[in-house]
Amino acid sequence: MTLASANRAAKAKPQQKMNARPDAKHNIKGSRAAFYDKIEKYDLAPLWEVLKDIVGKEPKSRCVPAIWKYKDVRRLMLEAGDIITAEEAERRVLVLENPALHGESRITNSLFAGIQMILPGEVAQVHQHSASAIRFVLDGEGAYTAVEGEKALMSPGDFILTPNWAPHDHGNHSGKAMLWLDVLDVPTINHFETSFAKHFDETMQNTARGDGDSLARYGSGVLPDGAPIHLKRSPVINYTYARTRPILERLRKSGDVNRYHGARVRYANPINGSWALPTMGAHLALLPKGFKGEPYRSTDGSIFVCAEGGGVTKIEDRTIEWGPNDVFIVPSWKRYSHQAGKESVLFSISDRPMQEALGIWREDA
Ligand code: 1HN
Repeated sequence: MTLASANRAAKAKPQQKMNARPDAKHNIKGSRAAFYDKIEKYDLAPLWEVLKDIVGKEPKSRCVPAIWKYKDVRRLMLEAGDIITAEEAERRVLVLENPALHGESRITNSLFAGIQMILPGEVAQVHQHSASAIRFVLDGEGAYTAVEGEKALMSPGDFILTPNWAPHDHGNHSGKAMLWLDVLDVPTINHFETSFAKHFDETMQNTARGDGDSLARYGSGVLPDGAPIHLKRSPVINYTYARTRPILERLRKSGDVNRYHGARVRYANPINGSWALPTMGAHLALLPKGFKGEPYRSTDGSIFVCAEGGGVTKIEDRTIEWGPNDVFIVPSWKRYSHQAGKESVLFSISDRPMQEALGIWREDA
């Protein structure tokens, strides 16, 4: 209940149950309503009318579970390609809007998600902003995203970082449409009212460092001498599927399969083991053929992408059936379990690092 609706409710039934003394002077509800009216003019409000609503006993997400089927998204994205160029759009992205939050450009309360497409020959010009972004590559081969001077070639399953304020542009010298999932912390940056953005005169940034440079430097068990250990973000730009997928296979073979999440790795900052970004945390999980996950919930609403295979996820009383490149979301604190009839790979991302930094993240396992 909002304060305005509490006020309305208090005013709507002034005399009920207060019949011991019908005199308006002693009508407590009536005098409360009058009091609320009076203090509103001083920008004051009674906490006691809303306390239980704003301090919930447990999380009540505004979001609902939802799935975006890739077959529909791809078809509509290609249609978008007919009506607007990447240059005109700046970023040709279809926003994945949580069905309960239409018009708010968000998939969960804290995160933005969208599907972006770059057609052969197109460029999405260089810019930078306070929001951090990740790309999870869905379809196509060999288009690039350039981040902080590194030109990263994209292949399906790659997890690519654009840390906050890193200049970035995208382009496609391949012969095919390239599609990927964008996830940004935009709603959180706007919650704090801290959004800055900048455009550059040139269309593309200079890329002194080639494909795979940061992964080779930082992701191989050694570190360049003097690498700063207190960076808030990973120095790796592209965590390639080619490097990460075989690790899942190793975990599966050795029986390191979590009963909720499957054989799962966390995308980490190789310098200090923390999350790859301070605001968003991601995992890649292999669900072995016949996997029946046990129910799990946590306070971070999560975005999932099926990278391989297919299965179902039960989210309380809803069952979502997913296949390759489908995107689905599980809201905060909703109990869910995954099942996979065939070997499957799920990418997931949430705002867990922010919740952990604030000491408010919880799980129920
Ligand atoms: C953005 O800069 C990109 O750089 C994608 O590719 C999606 C959504 C909201 C705000 C900025 C990109 C975005 C975005």
